[in-house]
Amino acid sequence: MATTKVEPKIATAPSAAADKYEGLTPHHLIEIYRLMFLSRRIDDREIMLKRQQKIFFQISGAGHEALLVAAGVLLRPGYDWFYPYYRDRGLCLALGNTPYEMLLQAVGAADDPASGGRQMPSHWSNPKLNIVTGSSPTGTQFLQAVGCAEAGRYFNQHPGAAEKVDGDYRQFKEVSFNGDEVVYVSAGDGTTSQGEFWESMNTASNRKLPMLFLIEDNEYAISVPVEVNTAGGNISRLVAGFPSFHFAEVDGTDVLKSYAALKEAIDYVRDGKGPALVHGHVIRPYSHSLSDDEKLYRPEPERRLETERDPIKKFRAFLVSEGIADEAALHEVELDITDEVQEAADKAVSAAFPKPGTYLQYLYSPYLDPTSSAFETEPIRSALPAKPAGGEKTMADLINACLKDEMKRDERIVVFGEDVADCSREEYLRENQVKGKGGVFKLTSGLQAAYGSDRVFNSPLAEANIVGRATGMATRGLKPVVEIQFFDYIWPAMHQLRNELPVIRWRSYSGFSCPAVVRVAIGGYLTGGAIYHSQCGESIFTHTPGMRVVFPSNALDANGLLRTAIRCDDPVMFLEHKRLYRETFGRAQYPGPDYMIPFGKAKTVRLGHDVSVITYGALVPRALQAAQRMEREHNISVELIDLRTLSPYDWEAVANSVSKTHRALVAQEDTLSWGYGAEIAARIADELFDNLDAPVKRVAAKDTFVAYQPLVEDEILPQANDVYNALVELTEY
Ligand SMILES: Cc1ncc(C[n+]2csc(CCOP(=O)(O)OP(=O)(O)O)c2C)c(N)n1
Ligand SMILES: [Mg+2]
Repeated sequence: MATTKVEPKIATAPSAAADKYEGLTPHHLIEIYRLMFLSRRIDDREIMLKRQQKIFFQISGAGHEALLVAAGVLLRPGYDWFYPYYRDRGLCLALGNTPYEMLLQAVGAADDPASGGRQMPSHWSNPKLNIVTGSSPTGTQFLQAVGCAEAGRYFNQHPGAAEKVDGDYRQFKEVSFNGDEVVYVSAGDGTTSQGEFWESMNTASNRKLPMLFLIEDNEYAISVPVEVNTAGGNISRLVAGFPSFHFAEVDGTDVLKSYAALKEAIDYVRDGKGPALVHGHVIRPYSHSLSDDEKLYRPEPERRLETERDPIKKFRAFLVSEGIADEAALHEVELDITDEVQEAADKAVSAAFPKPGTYLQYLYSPYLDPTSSAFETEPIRSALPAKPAGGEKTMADLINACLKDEMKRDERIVVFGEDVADCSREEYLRENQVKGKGGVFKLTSGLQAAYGSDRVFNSPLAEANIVGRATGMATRGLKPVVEIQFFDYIWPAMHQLRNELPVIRWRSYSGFSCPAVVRVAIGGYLTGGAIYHSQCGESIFTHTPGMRVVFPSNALDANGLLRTAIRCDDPVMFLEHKRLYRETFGRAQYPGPDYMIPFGKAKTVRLGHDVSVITYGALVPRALQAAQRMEREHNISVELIDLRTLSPYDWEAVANSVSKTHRALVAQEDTLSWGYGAEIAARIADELFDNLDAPVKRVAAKDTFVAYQPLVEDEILPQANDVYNALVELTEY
């Protein structure tokens, strides 16, 4: 239980009270009242500050206090892990967050410990207390909490993996874990409509994870009533079939009932029996937020009835009627809290704002720079086979080799995704009944056999599940290297990839980080790949701050860049072109277990002086063919730059080349308009205009989908011939 600032006067302290009140002493009960009242007072103060335009947003925990304070006093700050949502002020206060800290966030102060003035109020974050930074999208917390619970279990089973190791991301990631830890995650009734809620219940149940789900049912999601969100109007009935769960439904405005239900649930989870879900019925007396007026959709009688269930009013009356505290004692508690909140608010409103020019801080790791020479190593000669002729490996081989090497070196690496395991029914493998799959493209082949089923396993067929869990695991210090089977199916994970994984460090002011690697099979030229097995779309992720995006064109680069991705301290999207996996182009010998290429360093594939082609991925071999033909047929010397990493990218290499050749062609496989090449072309036009002898040209796919019929596919995707024609036009300008 958090320590009290004020010692309230307890009018009566019956000795048998503890048994009567679920084991809570009068002192405990008054402490709970104090926290509930404090929570409401902060909300009231914020509402005042918002009206005075000293803060810019307010969302309250009003009506949820009994349930949340009960959870907060039962759970262990800095020991258990917390993924709360915005109504959880009472929980966070009980865990040890101070009113001043909360009000610093409300004003957007530089010293706001949760986000450095970057997030709205009630977006809790406190690394010391294990309160993991939350966001505004409803429901993204669930799968991250699943990953967090899995990480805790993993470290308990592999304690050696938690050790600090210098020289990679592990140097900067404190890991802590406890055998009986609980991962708390909460949300409102409306949010249970999100698919990620169901995905998380599925995995929590299947893996019997030590998780407490708290659903705070105030019967509304802004103006939408619960029966519209939830079939039959009651989430408890819908989830009842999930195996291994402990379920409880409780009046969340009643302190003792909430406390009892939560205690039983937490004991169940802590005992390792599986996850629990507590469904608390609460009220929402202050509308959805200060931007909402519930009178527009809730009639007066409904609102009046709700007021009668106000948990603070009810608990106060209970304390008095039970003789636990008298009016005077409670009044004194309330006055003290009012003073405390006033004092905190006065201090917060005069706090300094973030300094101009600091907005880029913590977009990426401040500790480890993947563009630095620390990530530059030579291929090891001794690693080369004696007979070079037999040593040429495909991109698929060398990605697989890198994963094998890194998993050996770093026990924190776990690999999961759809079909990535050799065989989920591992007895088939053990008994040599099957050979094993290891990915639809076989990139993860043999990893499960080598490192075990707790390090390499199949996920459910759900992309948000993959990325959300990876985010939670990486937050705890694991290094998930997950696979999205086809770029075409990345979209269910979009929320996690856009709003979570790359944002966590920035929005928590580096309080948390999640340097996971997401490998994605991408691209077309498959002869029949059609719409849903040919997509590119890298610019969507290069357009996402906080994400590193890598797109190798050959085996050696794929090996060296994947190793950098795994060892670095930032989230990385690693794009692997399916057509290049087993291409003859770009095969290489195994470079040894420590070969790394820094991010942001392009490769000059071919030196030239008449025109520059800037490209990456599958356009590299196609542009190379075009360049060779230009040489043959026109005696034009083409310089070919393979960017290799798209974010960050090597502007210096582009600028140097274009300044030399004075002509630039940017080539990409993705559709032309609003694509990655548009950014490069715009920057060349902007910064190198004086060096140009011709307009910047682009080659790309037609602005449509990729068709199944191979002749139409060829017409849509950019071919070597298209690059050649563009080069002719450009050099004739
Ligand atoms: C993905 C997403 N969609 C919409 C919103 C806008 N929004 C914020 S809160 C909210 C309602 C949430 O209702 P509920 O889960 O019942 O929680 P409550 O606010 O009632 O406690 C909505 C629609 C959002 N933040 N995120
Ligand atoms: Mg609600």
